[in-house]
Amino acid sequence: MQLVPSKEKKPLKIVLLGEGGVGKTTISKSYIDNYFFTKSKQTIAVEFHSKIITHSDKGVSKLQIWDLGGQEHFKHMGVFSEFCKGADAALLCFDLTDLSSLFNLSEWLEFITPAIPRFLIGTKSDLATQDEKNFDLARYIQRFNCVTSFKCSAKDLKSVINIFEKVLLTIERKNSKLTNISSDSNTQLSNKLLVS
Ligand SMILES: Nc1nc2c(ncn2[C@@H]2O[C@H](COP(=O)(O)OP(=O)(O)OP(=O)(O)O)[C@@H](O)[C@H]2O)c(=O)[nH]1
Ligand SMILES: [Mg+2]
Repeated sequence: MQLVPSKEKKPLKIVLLGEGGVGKTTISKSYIDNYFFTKSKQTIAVEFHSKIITHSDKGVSKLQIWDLGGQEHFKHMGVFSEFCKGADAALLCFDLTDLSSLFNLSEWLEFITPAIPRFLIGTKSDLATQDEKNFDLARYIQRFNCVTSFKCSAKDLKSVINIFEKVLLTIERKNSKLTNISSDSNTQLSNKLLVS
C-alpha cells in the first residue's frame, strides 16, 4: 500500500453562539480534551479552543473553535459579527431544560451570514425531563434555517464528539464541492468521520 504524505488543509473555524450558561464552553472543552469539565467560568467576550483534525488521507486541518460569551452585555459590544466572519459552521446552542434559551436564539442569528451552515444544539440532556428530551425541534430547524439539530450532554462525551464529527463532515462536503476534490478522497474522509 502506498503511503500518502501528510499535507495541511485549510484551517477550519466553528463558532458557538447562545445564551449565557447553556454550556458552550463545556462542550467545546469536552470535545477538545475528551473530558467533561464540571467547572467553567463565564466567558468574557470570546474564548478560543483549537484541535488538529487528522483525515484518513493523512491530510490535517487546524480546527479553531470560537466560543462566544453569552451574557447580554457582550452582544452589544458590536464585535460578534466580526468574530463570526469566515466561519465554516455555527453551532446555535440552547439549554434543553430552559426553552427561553431556544427562543432567544433568533437574537444570535444577526451575527452570522446566511452562507454559514448552522446547527441547532440542545445541551444538558442529562438534566432534562423526558418531555424536554422529546421536544420537537423541527419548526426551529426551519425557522433558524439549520442543517439539522442535535441533543447532547457534556457528561456523555460520545454525544458531543458525534456533533463535531457530523459538523466537520458537512463542512468537508461543502468545501470539497467548492474545490472540486476527487470523490475518492472525499469518500475516505466521510468513512473516517462516520466511523471514528
Ligand atoms: N449537568 C450538566 N451540566 C452542564 C452541561 N453542560 C454545561 N453544564 C454546566 O453548565 C454551566 C455553564 O456552562 P458553560 O459551558 O460555562 O456555559 P456557557 O454557555 O459557556 O456560558 P457563557 O460563557 O456565560 O456564555 C457549568 O456549570 C457547566 O458545568 C451538561 O451537559 N450537563
Ligand atoms: Mg462560556
